[in-house]
Amino acid sequence: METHSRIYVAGHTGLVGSSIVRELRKRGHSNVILRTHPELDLRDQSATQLFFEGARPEYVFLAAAKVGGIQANNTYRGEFLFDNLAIQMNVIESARRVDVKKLVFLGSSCIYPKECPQPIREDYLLTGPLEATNEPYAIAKIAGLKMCEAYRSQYGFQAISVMPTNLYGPGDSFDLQNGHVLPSLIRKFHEAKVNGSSEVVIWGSGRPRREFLYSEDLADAVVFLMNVYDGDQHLNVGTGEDITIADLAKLVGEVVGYSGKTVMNDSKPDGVFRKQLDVSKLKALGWQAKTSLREGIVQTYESFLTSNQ
Ligand code: GFB
Repeated sequence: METHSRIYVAGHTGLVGSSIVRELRKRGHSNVILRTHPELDLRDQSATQLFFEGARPEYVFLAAAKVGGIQANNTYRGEFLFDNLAIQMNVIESARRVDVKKLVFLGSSCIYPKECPQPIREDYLLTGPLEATNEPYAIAKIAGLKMCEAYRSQYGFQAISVMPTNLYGPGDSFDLQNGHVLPSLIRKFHEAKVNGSSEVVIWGSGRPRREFLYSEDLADAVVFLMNVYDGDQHLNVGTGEDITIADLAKLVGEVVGYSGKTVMNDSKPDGVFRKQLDVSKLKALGWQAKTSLREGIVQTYESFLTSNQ
């Protein structure tokens, strides 16, 4: 990408898209094209095609998606499947039609089988059944990845796919019901501290392990890959390290400054037991995450405090 290239970031108001826009601006890109959801509904095929014909982007970051934590994925199963399939189908096809030079598709580590060897290598895709709580989202993301592969092979369209681990960072959704675990814990511990509650309730058994990548690190990786990578194979993006939910809760409690106790609510699902990514392919290309989990949580808590005022 040149600094004057026309670059469309789909989903720029979300956690991932907003980080990508900041990263592009930091690197001097001055021609970033953005549309909010009310301005352009990417589930609408003709509206999406019209937008691409008018804006003629040269590069596309496809970060628009319907996302949420374990409960949202499990509750809004139809929407997670439909919205994500429609967004991907419309954006990738419109991009191809107007000869976009390159597109990066953002997926998720939940595409991999529920029980696969750890750490998870890219070639474990489609080798076993998926985790039930987020199967519709995973199926949509697998379809997006396969669409990129098929368009590369049939049309020579330069589309690459990156599969990030669990993400968190400034501007995340701190919703207690529909959010991901890390931002939800930030809100729970903060509210318990402020209200003087004696305990915080954590969902599940606390034993599952998750790998967390700071969203600003992800944006750095994604822009890096747009510039250097053009392979058929999708790439994992993560830190290569994971932590139990119980230890994560301890860390978030420390950062927030909460001194009460935590209790587990076993009636809530655990989800997949472990999904640590093998990031050796990404490392071999020369990229590594920079932000420690503690530092990332400190920054995210600050953003929560600012947005909560
Ligand atoms: O981030 P999360 O909701 O989704 O994390 P997944 C769920 C894990 O954290 C489960 C535990 O083991 C939960 O039982 N947990 C504990 C909590 N307390 C809480 C809480 O207060 N809120 C939440 N949300 N969880 C997501 C997929 O799966 O992974 C997405 O649903 C996406 O589609 C993402 O793929 C990467 O890690 O299970």
